[in-house]
Amino acid sequence: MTTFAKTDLRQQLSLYFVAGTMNCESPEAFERILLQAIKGGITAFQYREKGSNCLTGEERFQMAVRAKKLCGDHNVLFIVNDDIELMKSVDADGLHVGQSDGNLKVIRQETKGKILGVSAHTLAEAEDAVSLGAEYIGAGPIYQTSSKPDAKKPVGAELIKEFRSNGITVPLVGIGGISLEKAGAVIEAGADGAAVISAISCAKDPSVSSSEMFKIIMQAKRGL
Ligand code: TZP
Ligand code: MG
Repeated sequence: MTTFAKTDLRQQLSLYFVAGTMNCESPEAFERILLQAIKGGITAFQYREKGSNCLTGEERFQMAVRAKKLCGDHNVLFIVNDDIELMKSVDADGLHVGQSDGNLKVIRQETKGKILGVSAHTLAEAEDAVSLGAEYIGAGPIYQTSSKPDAKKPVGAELIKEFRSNGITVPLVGIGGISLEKAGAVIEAGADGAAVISAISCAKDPSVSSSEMFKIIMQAKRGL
């Protein structure tokens, strides 16, 4: 496994692409887009294969193996969404879970030695996640999203400010409706990075979109 120093996590989460094959026209398009995103400069990738038309079983495993290889070859952090067994079987760098994905204490036990990220929609959720060992928080949805049918109400970049002013110091990414235009505001609010699906998966040129977003994020980080 690629080992990522924990001190690098803030940097490594700067531009976090989240996707599964169902976010793209086909499994082939997914692999092509992931490679373009990597070439454009994403720093982390979350394999989030879920919902209707998603791959299952052996196909899902094989896709995860290939996605991990693409990421590993380019020093991109490789995180698996929800599925501990898949994380273990492909030896991913970590796992990302939401609030309803099981008992966080148990999940933390089962992800020892791996990076654990948790989604939080409120300060209380973020505090609980950190106290149970989450190494980074995905805060959101920040803006309106059409990529997650069951997404909660958008909370705005204010949520990130609220987390930061209330002692949430762990690495943090904003997620939900983050476009090129909005990425800077998310960093200025106190996030270490932006997590996006459609800004890259639906882009005319995912490579250009990734490299532009990376530049905006790094600029905003330098300005802080
Ligand atoms: N969790 C909160 S919002 C969201 C997830 C997975 C979807 C983000 O997708 P997009 O297209 O960047 O709004
Ligand atoms: Mg989940």
